[in-house]
Amino acid sequence: MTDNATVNGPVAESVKEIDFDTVIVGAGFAGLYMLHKLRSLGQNVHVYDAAGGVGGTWYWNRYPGARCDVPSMEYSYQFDEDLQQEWDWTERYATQGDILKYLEHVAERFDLKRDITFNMRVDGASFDEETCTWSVNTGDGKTVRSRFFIMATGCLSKPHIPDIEGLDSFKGPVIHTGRWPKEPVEIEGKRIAVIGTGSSSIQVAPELAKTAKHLMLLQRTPAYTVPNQNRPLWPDEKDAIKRRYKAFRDDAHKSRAGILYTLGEKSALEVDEEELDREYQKKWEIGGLGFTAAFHDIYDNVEANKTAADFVRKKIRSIVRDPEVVEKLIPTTLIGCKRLCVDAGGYFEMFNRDNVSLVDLREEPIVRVTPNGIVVGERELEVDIIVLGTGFDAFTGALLNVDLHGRTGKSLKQKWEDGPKTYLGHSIAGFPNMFAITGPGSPSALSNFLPSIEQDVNWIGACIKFMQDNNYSCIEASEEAEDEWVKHVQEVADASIYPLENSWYVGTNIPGKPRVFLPYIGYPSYVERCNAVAEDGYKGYSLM
Ligand code: N01
Repeated sequence: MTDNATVNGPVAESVKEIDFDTVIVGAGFAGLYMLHKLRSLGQNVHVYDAAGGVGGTWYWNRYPGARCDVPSMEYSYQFDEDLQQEWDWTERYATQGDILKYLEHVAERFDLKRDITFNMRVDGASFDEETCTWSVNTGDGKTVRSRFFIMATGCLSKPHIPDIEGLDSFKGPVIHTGRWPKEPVEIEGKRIAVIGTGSSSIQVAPELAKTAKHLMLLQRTPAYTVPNQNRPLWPDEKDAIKRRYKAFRDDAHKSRAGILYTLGEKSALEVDEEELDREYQKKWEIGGLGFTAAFHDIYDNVEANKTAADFVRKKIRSIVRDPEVVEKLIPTTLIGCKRLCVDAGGYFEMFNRDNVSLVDLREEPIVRVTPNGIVVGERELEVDIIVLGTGFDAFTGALLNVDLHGRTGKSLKQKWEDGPKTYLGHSIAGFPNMFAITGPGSPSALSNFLPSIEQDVNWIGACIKFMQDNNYSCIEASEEAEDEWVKHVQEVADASIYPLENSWYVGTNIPGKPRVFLPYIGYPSYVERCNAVAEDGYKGYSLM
């Protein structure tokens, strides 16, 4: 690494061709706030996004029924008091459409779009050690150069399309939930197959079933889902939160997930059957992800976890009428170790409809897709539309989708062959001046994404300001710091029961992906550790 550069000083002379101080990939929640933050430091910033507008995950996941599983008053920015005061959420859980409207408003309010190029993929980027800059290759064959390079590409943005023989031969539409078309899809009177039982399928299937001629849910692993108990927000409850919005947010920051819920003080193992039922029922009626907060040890102890799982299993039995179907729907895994699904109160109820059937892929695996449908076991299911609710190559997919080369020319793909390694979830040894917002090793998907994004953006912004103020041009995480962080992330995970199940948290949903626990558990301790690194003069980094 050369030592001839400073952000504001002589380096500007030596790098005449620099186009931007920073290039950001992605115009979702993370990219938009990062742009705003860096502008406030006087930087010339440009954002690229392959989508036709702002929104990131909320741009692409426009399937019917898409709704956030974090309450709207919390799933919103908090960096600007006026913004959070003026925006008016109407429902407890916001729809995809409402979230997109909110992000459009944010883009407008802070005049962000003038620095964003839409419909433009970033194909690759490489770091040049001589000039301490990034060369970024865009989909139009051009290369732009910047001092900093920030991947704000999201954690769940590369759709997983399963390798099913004949999928291309299907004569009707094959739609991944994460790429739902903007134009309306004709559902009425159609025979539809939905593959998967994750959060996406659980939301989309009941909506489609309302008008489809027939809906077949192709299930490989039965899922747990709890109702969100969504309702309009009452004006006085909104006002009460807005009057103390900062304190409300601060309270949320203290929880493991950065979301406001009341964590039970007792262990699920110290109470009798009656109290278990009473506490779970209370949480069930409140709705949402807080269900597993009924007792404090649901994610720490297998036996405690089983009590929550048993409660949901009882609920499924009480809702679904067909005894054969109900047995197939009963999950056998631990609850929540694969992200707990949250539905609009209609998933299990859907199986009581005459136009819905369940196909258990454990008994009848998918053999191939034909022009007319899907062969499972020994029969062909004739359908008009195939919906893939088959999830995402989470955490690493979007980062590895861009051909990134670091200081030594080594690619990120090579570096991460055995699993991702980061320092603090956002920095990578060998990739100076590059940050990945909510990357692997950060709380990201095991937290409310919003405060996690804001934490990373604020940290990165402060780091860049520190570099400006002290005439540094280059920052790089050391391999030792990175190794220690990776070890720490695994140790924290191993103290919980999360890694015991297969899911996208450990990468097992993608064939061939190394099994590594990907998120960091514990928003408050993440914030504390990141802030300590900054206060300690960016310990674990080399600055030049
Ligand atoms: O994906 P998933 P998702 N043949 O990976 C099945 C967030 N999100 O898009 O379990 C047959 O959870 C797979 O089966 P199995 C949220 O964090 C949030 O639903 O591997 N089936 C599984 O059932 C969520 O957790 C919201 O056996 C195949 C399903 O597809 C995350 O996104 C809404 C298969 C994939 O489930 C991902 O959720 C939506 C195959 N070849 C999403 N391959 C909210 O805010 C995969 N499957 C509410």
